[in-house]
This record gives sequence, structure tokens and C-alpha cells, in this order.
Amino acid sequence: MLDKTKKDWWKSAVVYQIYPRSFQDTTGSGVGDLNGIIRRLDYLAELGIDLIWLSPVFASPQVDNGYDISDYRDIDPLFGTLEDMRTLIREGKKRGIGIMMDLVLNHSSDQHPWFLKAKADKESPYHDYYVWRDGTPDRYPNGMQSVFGGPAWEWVPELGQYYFHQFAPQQPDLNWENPALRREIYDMILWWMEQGVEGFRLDVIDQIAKEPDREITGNGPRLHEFLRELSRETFQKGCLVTVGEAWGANLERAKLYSAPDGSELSMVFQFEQMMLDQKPGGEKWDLCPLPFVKFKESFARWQEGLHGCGWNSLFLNNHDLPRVVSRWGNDGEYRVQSAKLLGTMLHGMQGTPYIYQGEELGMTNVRLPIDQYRDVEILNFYKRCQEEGRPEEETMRSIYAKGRDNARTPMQWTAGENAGFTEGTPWIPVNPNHTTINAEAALADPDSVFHYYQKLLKLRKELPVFAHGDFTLLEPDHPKLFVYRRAYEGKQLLVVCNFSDEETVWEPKAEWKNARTLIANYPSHAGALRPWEAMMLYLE
Ligand code: TEU
Repeated sequence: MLDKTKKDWWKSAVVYQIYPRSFQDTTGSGVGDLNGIIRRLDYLAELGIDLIWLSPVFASPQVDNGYDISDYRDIDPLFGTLEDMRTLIREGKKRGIGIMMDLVLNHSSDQHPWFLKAKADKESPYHDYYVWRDGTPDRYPNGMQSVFGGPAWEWVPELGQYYFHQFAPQQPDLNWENPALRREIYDMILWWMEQGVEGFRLDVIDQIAKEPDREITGNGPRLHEFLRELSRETFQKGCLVTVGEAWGANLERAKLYSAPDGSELSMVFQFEQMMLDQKPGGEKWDLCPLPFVKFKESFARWQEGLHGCGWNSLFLNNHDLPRVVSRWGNDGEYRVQSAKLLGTMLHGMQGTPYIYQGEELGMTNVRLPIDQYRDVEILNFYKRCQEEGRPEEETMRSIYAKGRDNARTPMQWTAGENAGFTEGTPWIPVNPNHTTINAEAALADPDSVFHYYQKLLKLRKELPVFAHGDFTLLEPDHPKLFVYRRAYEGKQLLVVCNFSDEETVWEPKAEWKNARTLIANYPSHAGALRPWEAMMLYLE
């Protein structure tokens, strides 16, 4: 177990993300719940994780699966009660697993009492908790569009005003310019700290300092000022880990966010690598092959750039992204090998790794008929494509490749009915491949992706080079191989990954001949690298 009283304890931690509605149902409602997570804590302890990032479980109308919060201090009955939450925190702690809550501070639900009061009365002190502009119903204040499609302004006839929403209309943006709002947020966070949570993930934190009149959404002028105040008033009063979601972060900004003095956050999720397979300036639905050399260059730049002056988060999956084994691996013939390779590539780097539920099983994307998708973003995209008369096939191809529901189908526990996720009707269909890809089978198989991840996590704890070593990219221009070296106090780690379906000839330099193989996804290495072969070598 990690000593979580030590400053920076999270540098050796591994985080596991749970999307509660798809993890484990215990009531037959078809939606996962907190008791389901408690039931599976031993599984997570066996994997070897230190923290759970829990996607939002707060009270919510669930328009955006909980990213629309109507009470920040209560649990949605869908998931359980505050008492269940306290039990989860307690039971987690017993196993060395902390809870990281997912705070959505950029916007609330339109059903939050603050917004109901703000909308009822212009004179209410809550009115200014949100972002309003006077106007007329026939003319939006400007042409800004919301992330989920459609205008970012919603008309309220009773007030003769529009309110601003960067996401769905049911997710009005909070006005961080208002000090009273900020104070309420800080008090709420301090309250969660008292409940014993060990960290926070901050949803779209780079969008809180918006200035709609200047069409600024991300990286607003007051962003880092707000973050420093937030951190000082809350996180710095405890020994917490914090990670901000920042689609707009570049390296320079990441140095501010994750400055070693702890003045802002522990780290951010940046999405530079995740956006490489989309046309520059285009949208995520465009399908482009991954520019592999750029991909490596980007990782290397972040590894080198934050070494000693900041901290990386390491992730390939989350609840908004397609399954990585389908995206950048081979989810057919080489599913197991490529899932292990992707884990090797990522877990050899410096930073705090995040595993998204099911990644440790090599779970894949899904293909559903359109009426079985649930995500507001997918449904809006489909509607728009229909209106624009785009060919159905092309639309579906984008959804299969990039839709957020790929990550949101239920966790595959068993080969049985509904994958052991629920005894009721799952809120979204289970991936039919659960008959072969499931936790029960993985636990029984010593060569499974699960056991490989378990070993990766163990290695990170055993050898300081993982947390502290510097990073050098080797073979930067090689079109198939991702090779890098980490070095720390005379010890060296070599990570070799063949990102392809073909054998590739490559040998490490002579000095590595005596190295120890820490982990590999083929039983033995034979001259050429086999399809999706990956290994870590260690030289003392
Ligand atoms: O995501 C931020 C965000 O910008 C995403 O909507 C992203 O652009 C999209 O998923 C790309 O497909 C966060 C949460 O992670 C997401 O689940 C929420 O829907 C969103 O904020 C609003 O709270």
C-alpha cells in the first residue's frame, strides 16, 4: 500500500476509472451502482490499483450521464445513497484504494436549485451564478456553438435573456467571475474532503474562465488565477491528488497546471495524442489514420517537457473515447497481443497511469443499431448527418469508430447473460463478445491481459525508474516501432513495441544483450519482432 501521507504519493499511484452506470448493477435496475463497486473492490485490489476515479454519481437528471449535477452533496438514487458512498470510501481504504470524485464545475444541471432560482428571478443572488445576455428570441447573442451541436445559447422568454451553455442546454455554464459561486464550490469540496475522498478529477476545467463576448471558451484569461484560488482554498488543505481535464492544454500550460509547488493541480489530462487521428481543425468524427511518427514525437515531447517540472497523466481510454485496442491496436486476430502492447507502451512512461474499466480485459468497440445508442453526442451527430443528407453508412462508420458509447457498454464480468453486469435489462446493450472477453475468463487465464496489467502495475511499484527516470525516444522515424529508454540512477529500462500486424526486424544495441526481460507479450523473443510484440528490458 502507498503511504498517502507523503507529499506526491500519487506519483507512484495507478488510477482505475469507473463509469458507475456500466460497472456492476446489484438491484436489477439495469444501471450499475455503488454497491456494485463495493462488491468488486477485491477484483480491483487484485489488479493492484491505488485509486478509483469515479465518474459522477451525484444527484442528476442524467441528461449527460451525471455530468449534469443537480446536487453536489448528494448521491443520485440511481446509484445508491450517501451512506453507500461512505461505505465505499471506507471499504476502499481498507484495501488501499482511495476514491477520486469527478467534479463538474464548469456547469451544473438546469435542475440545480441555483439555476432554478437564477431562472425565476433576475434579482436573485443566484442569477449571476450563470452566464446571461439580454436579447431577442430571433437573434442569438453570437454564433457560438455547443460541443454537443447546436447554438451555445438558450432563450428564456420570462427573462428576455439567453443563458450560455458549452454543452447540452440542460447544462448551463457556471459563472466563475462570481466570488459567491466560487465560495460555494470551495465549501462543497471541503465537505467532500471531510468525507474522506482522496482526490478529484475536474471536468473540462480549462473551460471555466470563459468569456463568451470574445468567443473564448477554453484557456480564458483568468483560468490560472481561478485555479490557484481553488487549489489554495481546498486541495492544499489536504494531501490530495487532482487531475484536470484540459482539452486545450499545451505543454507550457501543463507546466503551470502541474507545477511541483502544488499551486494548481497534480496533473492534467491533455488530449494532444488523442486528437492526432482527426483532421486538424476538423471534428472528431472525421476518420483519419494515426500518424504514427507524430504520435511518438508527441508523447516524447510531453515526457521530456514535464520531466522535473511538472507531471503527466498517462491514459489511452476513458468514457469519452473509443476502446484503444479497436482504435490503435488490432481487435481481431491480435487483440490480446495488441492490448498488452498498448499497456506496455503507456505504463513504461513517466506519469500517473489511468486504466479505464475493461481496458484490463482488452474490451473492444461495439456496433449497435442506431436506436440502441444512448449518448446525447452520438444522437445529435446522427440527427445532424440525417439533416445534411449524408450517407447513412458513412455516419455509422464514424459512430462505430469514435462514438462515446463504445466505452460505455457494460463491464464484461462473465460469459453468462448480460455478462454478469445486471439481472435486469441493461441500460445499453452488452457487447456480444462478452462470451469470450470477460473477467472470469481473464482471471482463470495466466496469460490474460488482466494478468499482464497486474504485472505492469507491480513493476511500477518495485522499480523507481518508472516513476523517476528520464525519457529518450529511440527510432523516432521508424514507421512501426515505438522504442524508448528510461534511465534513473544508473539503471535503464528499454521499452520496445511493434505497432503492426507484421514481423519487424529490429535488435537492441549490444549493451542490452545482458538485460533482464521484465515483461513481454510473447513467451520468448526470436530475432524479429512478431506482430504486436512488446517487451520491457531492464539493465542494472
Ligand atoms: O468532456 C469534455 C468534452 O469536451 C467532451 O464532451 C469531448 O469533447 C467529447 O467527449 C469528445 O467526444 C467532459 C466529460 O468527460 C464528458 O463525459 C461530458 O459529457 C462533458 O465533459 C460535459 O460535462
